Amino acid sequence: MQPKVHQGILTADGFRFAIVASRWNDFLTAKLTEGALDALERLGASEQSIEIFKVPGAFELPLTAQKVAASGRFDAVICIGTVIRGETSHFEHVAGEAAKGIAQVAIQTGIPVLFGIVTAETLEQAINRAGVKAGNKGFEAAMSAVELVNLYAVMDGGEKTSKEKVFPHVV
Ligand code: INI
Repeated sequence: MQPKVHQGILTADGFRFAIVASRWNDFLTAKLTEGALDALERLGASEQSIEIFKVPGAFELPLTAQKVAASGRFDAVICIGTVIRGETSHFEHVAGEAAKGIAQVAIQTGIPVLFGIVTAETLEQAINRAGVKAGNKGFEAAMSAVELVNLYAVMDGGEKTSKEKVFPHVV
C-alpha cells in the first residue's frame, strides 16, 4: 500500500511569524527565543517577517497568543517560556494553564500556535532543554511552526499548493 502522505515542507519564505515570549527565567527563556530565531532564519525567514511580544510569565502566554493570532497579521505564533517545578508550588497551574490555553488558541484561531515551553522538574533539566544536552525547545517549536504553515497552506488551498512544492514531499 502506498497511501498519499501530506506533510509541510521546511521553508519560512513568504510567511509571517510571531514569537510570544515570557520573561520568567529569562536567562533560559532568552536562549529559547534565540533558538526559535535561529531556526526561522535558517529556513529563510526575513527579519521583517518576525515580531516578538514579551509577557511577564508563561501564564500570560495564551491570552497574548490569542490576541496576536486574532490580529490576522501572522501565519503562526510560537509561544516561548520556562516553568521549573523546583521553583514554584504552583507549577501545575502555570504549566497546565499555559498548555491548555495554547492548545485552545490554536483551535479557536485556526493557525498554528506552538508550545515552545520548557516544563522541567529541576533547573538542570531546564538548562539542558534550552540548548545544552537535550536540544532547544524554541528551535523545535519554530521548526514545527514552519512545517505546519506549509502543510496548512496546502490544505487550505493557498498559493503554495503548486505541484512542484507539494509532490516532492509525498513519499
Ligand atoms: N512563570 C513562568 O513562566 N515560569 C515559572 O517558573 C513561574 N513560577 O515559577 O512561578 C512563573 N510564574 C509566573 C506566572 O506565569 C504569572 O506571570 C504570574 O502568576 C502572574 O499572572
